[in-house]
Amino acid sequence: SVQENVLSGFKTSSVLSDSAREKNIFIYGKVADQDAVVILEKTPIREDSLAELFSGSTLKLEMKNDIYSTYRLQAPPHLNEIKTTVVCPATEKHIKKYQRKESFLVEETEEDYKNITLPYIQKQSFSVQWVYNILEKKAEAERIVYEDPDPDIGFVLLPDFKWDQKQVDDLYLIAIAHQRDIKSLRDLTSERVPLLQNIFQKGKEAILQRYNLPGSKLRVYLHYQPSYYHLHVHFTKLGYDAPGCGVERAHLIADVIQNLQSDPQYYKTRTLYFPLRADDGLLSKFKEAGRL
Ligand code: M7G
Repeated sequence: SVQENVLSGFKTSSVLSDSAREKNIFIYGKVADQDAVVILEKTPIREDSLAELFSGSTLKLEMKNDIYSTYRLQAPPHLNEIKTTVVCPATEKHIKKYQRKESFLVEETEEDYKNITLPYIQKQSFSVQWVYNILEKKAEAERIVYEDPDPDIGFVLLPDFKWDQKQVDDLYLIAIAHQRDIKSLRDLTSERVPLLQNIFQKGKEAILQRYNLPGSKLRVYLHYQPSYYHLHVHFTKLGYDAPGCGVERAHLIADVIQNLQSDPQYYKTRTLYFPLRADDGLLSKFKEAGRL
């Protein structure tokens, strides 16, 4: 649906990061008097739009030399859209999240989690209101791909907001557990194996049904540290390097299940490794504690 243009009053303060290769730009600025982050991203060219692109566009010649020529193609507006994400009002933490910064690998023991990480995330983490809105059908209800309503092992599967659903090449869905008391990997014990198996199994089935993509084409994983401390599982297409998905943060759900099966306390007791950005408050806490 067409919305009033919230961006017409947007005033750019700074560019947080941009990439010519990824064709995106992350901007910090103000809408009215509120801090906002705006993400602009050119969308992939779809094979099924080629016929229309070739017949319905105008071509402007830039140069011609022997067998070589380059053009600027002016596509019809609906084939030339920019995916736009707005976070408003944005917190300090959102602004940092999208800023390009150096990162450092942290080694978090069981004690570090209790003494450093847990107290920090209890005070400083992003609100999970958007997650509750999804679980309570107050937002994105029409986008739900699959739901298992069981309070213990149930979940909601829906497109991640990074995915515009126009092509399966960059498929990205998230499964959000109905259980509200699991913050992250660290809270998982063997008791949660049925929940994880259910998400893994039924999530794959739903994606096969809806997008005709089999489990052998999926990367299914959890992040540690996550940005949002409510248990959720990422489903992306194998071979698509989703932005923000470094190897250090990703834990394949199949491995997580096996690790819990062989040791019920695996994720409570293990030392876990993850990268933190130079300006992350949690990194300062690790430094203060002499753990870095
Ligand atoms: P994460 O591992 O906690 O953090 O994943 P990350 O963003 O650092 O990877 C949370 C996932 O939820 C990310 O893939 C986000 O793109 C996605 N996400 C975040 N928000 C605020 C929303 C939202 O409002 N709707 C949907 N559908 N997805 C979101």
